[in-house]
Amino acid sequence: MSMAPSMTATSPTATTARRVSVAPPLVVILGPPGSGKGTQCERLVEILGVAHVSTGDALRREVRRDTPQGRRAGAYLRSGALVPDGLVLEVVNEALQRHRHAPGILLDGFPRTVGQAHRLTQLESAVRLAAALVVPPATLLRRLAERGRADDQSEIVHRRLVYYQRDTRPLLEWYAESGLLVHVDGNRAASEVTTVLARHLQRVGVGAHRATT
Ligand code: B4P
Repeated sequence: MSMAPSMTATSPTATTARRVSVAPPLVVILGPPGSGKGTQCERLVEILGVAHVSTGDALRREVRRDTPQGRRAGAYLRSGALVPDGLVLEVVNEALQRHRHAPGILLDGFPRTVGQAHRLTQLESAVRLAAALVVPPATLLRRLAERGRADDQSEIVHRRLVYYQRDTRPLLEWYAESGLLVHVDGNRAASEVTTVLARHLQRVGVGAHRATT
């Protein structure tokens, strides 16, 4: 991943403050499996003209194409475990390069660990907002059962939720400390969730100003 090795990762705010960047601002969409991260990002792309980088989608694409990255990621995806950071960072870096002229980039499913968040602070682009979708467990389980993707079987979902609690939830505190975190009720109609998210993005100056519904 192309990063400035001399930069010390402290907090997202500290990094943001000392950097004047022309790279697209980043918005991190957080939430447990099935909370609607991918659904909301697709809607926000339509409304605000921002780019969408989903590490889950990108990894699944590599698996389908049977690329070297896909062969390394496949077993992790099938078991519901997190893919090793190095591999995820390769995927993210390629995607960020592709979208370097976008008015903003939504990061869906990345970072998923505090370690990944530290790496993110070393990129040229800065995080302007971290939005956490809040959805009760029963709703998550129902949505994933209805979706029925290969990694949505109940035993694998259980494991993904455990990993979320252990590895990803601490990120909420990390972004809260930096003043970047907002919680958004994700247990509503998708269009209502989008309206709230779009307002938050516009408040921090991310995306083109189009209609919000
Ligand atoms: P992801 O692809 O990120 O999958 P997800 O968290 O399950 O989905 P999401 O929250 O986006 O839910 P969605 O909108 O689809 O991760 C899959 C795997 O990739 C991980 O387990 C891991 O192995 C790997 N991975 C990814 N990133 C990684 C990283 N950074 N580090 C390491 N490993 C990584 O919504 C789910 C369902 O709910 C859909 O059917 C949707 O239609 C429905 N829905 C959504 N919003 C709704 C609403 N408001 N009302 C009703 N239904 C709704």
